[in-house]
Amino acid sequence: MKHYFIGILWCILVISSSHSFAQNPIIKNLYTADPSARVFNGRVYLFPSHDVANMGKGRENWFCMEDYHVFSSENLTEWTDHGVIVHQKDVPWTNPESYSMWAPDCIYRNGKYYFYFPTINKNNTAQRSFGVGVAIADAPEGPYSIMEQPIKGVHGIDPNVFIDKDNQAYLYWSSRDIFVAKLKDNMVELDSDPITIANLPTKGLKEGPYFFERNGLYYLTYPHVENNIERLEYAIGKTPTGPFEVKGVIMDESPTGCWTNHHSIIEYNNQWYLFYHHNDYSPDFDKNRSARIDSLFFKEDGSIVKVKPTLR
Ligand code: FUB
Repeated sequence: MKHYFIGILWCILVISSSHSFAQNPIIKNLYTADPSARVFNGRVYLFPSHDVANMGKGRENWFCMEDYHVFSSENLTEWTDHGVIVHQKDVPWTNPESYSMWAPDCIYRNGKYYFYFPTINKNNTAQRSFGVGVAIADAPEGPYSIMEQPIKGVHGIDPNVFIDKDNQAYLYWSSRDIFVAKLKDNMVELDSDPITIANLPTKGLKEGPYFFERNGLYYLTYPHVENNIERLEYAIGKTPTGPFEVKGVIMDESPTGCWTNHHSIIEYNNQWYLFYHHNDYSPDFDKNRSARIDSLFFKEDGSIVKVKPTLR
């Protein structure tokens, strides 16, 4: 009888541990920031940026990022690293030593995967001016072919793409404020003039936009810094370009002092998830970050239940 109860207890422990995210941070072999997650072909693909120790490369005490890896998983616990998909040395319009391969995104359209990434545009004379490039592949793992030029008319960081139900694609990005423009069917050219998203908080930097639709509501979510550390916030509208109304906070500022946060939100196997980052493996230097996941829940009226980060 005693063995029977111990057996049952063991089963409960195994089952409950396989459904938790006590494994945060999720990627152990590299620093991974700005996690952009997408569901492709029944798997979750993760397109993060990749912090490396700066060791004399790039700007001192700053983000140091030279390439992108893609990861995938079926259970959000075991992740396969598919290796480097884009490296700064292969981007013709950036300095091969810019170390500024910041937050990317990837989307599927018409049989192709479009990977969007920001980096410094060496041809733009404004100091540290970022452009957004595109690399295209037939599979999420690549190989990706990098476009010769960045997208014309986009000056900023943190690209994010949303395709609406009518198949119109939109590109969002940040340059202190958040901007949006339509994309042409070819996904590499703008099809409208960029507009600044109105009605967001005017004070403080807003970056890292992530856009999605749920039950007819359009969610614009973004990290916002007012007091030195970023907080994930969101606004809701009825169209991809607004108008939006600020609704609240998805995740509070980190109490342990990682000043950036950057996220994405997906639905996978009937559960919503928030991907974000924290400096778990680098408590003394918050430019070496690691991707994390937590479950995300909505209330009846579509508002988001604030997420409390899962501790390790
Ligand atoms: O990772 C570099 C920059 O830090 C990103 O582009 C921002 O969103 C912030 O996370």
